[in-house]
Amino acid sequence: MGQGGTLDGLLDAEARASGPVGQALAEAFVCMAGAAKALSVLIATPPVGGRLGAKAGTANSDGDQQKKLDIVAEDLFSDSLRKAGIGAYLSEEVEEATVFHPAGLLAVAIDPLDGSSNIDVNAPIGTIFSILPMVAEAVADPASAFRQPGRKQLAAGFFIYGPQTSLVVTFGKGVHLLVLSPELNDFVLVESGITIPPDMPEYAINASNYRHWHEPVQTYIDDCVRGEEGPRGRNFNMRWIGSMVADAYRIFMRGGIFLYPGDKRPGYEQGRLRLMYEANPVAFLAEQAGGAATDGIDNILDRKPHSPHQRVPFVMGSADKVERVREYYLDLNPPTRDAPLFGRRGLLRG
Ligand code: AHM
Ligand code: MG
Repeated sequence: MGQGGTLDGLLDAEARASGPVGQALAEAFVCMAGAAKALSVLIATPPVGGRLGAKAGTANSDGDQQKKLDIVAEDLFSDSLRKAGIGAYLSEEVEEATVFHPAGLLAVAIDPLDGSSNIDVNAPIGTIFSILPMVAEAVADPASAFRQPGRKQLAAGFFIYGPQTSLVVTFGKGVHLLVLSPELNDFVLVESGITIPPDMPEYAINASNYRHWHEPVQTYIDDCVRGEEGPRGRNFNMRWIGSMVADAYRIFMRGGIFLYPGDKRPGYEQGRLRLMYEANPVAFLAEQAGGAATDGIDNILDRKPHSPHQRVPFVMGSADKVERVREYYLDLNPPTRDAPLFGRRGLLRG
């Protein structure tokens, strides 16, 4: 279907025609789009009795303080997916995976409100989701539905609630961008076949963690910071929004690289991002957009998950930049930064 059509037209073309699983996918999207519309209205509405980012006084699966909006988002998306008839459900906001409908054909892992520390500051936040096929064992062991590698995803994407409410989505045949039209109250297809521009010298990382990083990451960022005078021979720009949806969206639109590596802080050995409902869906989108996503070395989508809320180091963006980070990780003896021609790095990676 062409530009200017609606989500429903995209679902006809990408999902409904491919039998019962495709029809279940379409139903899940119709219901999630309803939840996203309701959430975007709530986000845009002046809150009664305090700021939008008010704390709920509870903690989520990872021990993070929940905001009221986290809980509202959780309720909206879990209700919508239950209505859609999905088989199994896993959310950042709940401890355990659950079976909604034993005969359902899909398993959905979701971060209902990514970037919740940005609610207070009116910066973009989002909802990230990963859709897998249901597995028979899940009826007895719900978590088993989510122990499939990301490569098995049938569809994945994120809604972003920013100046526009948008949906970036893949069904495994390229990446589509839809924007919510307030006039039509519907998501309108703006672009299909999105590709990550390969040549953008821009990186995203929380640089306040510099002292905690391992040497390959420190050296990679040092080389970017040195700009024209360093081994890369060009100046780099830096952006860090603190909502992965927003940093990822920028990379899909104009290129660059995003890193949340594992570091030396206790509890951050595997970084901060969760595999099933943050890294896997964004990795699937990145690959479908001609980019790449790794844990620094290995492809995220090949990783066999073991527990619902496991974290994973995450490097995502244009394929050549992600490959370059891999080379830094594999280079066990990085040359000193002041070596002539910057050592091997200057010759091979300049
Ligand atoms: P959240 O799902 O609790 O919001 O946490 C995930 C977010 C990502 O969106 C973002 O990239 C990262 O946490 C920011 O972490 P930090 O505050 O360490 O920079
Ligand atoms: Mg999140």
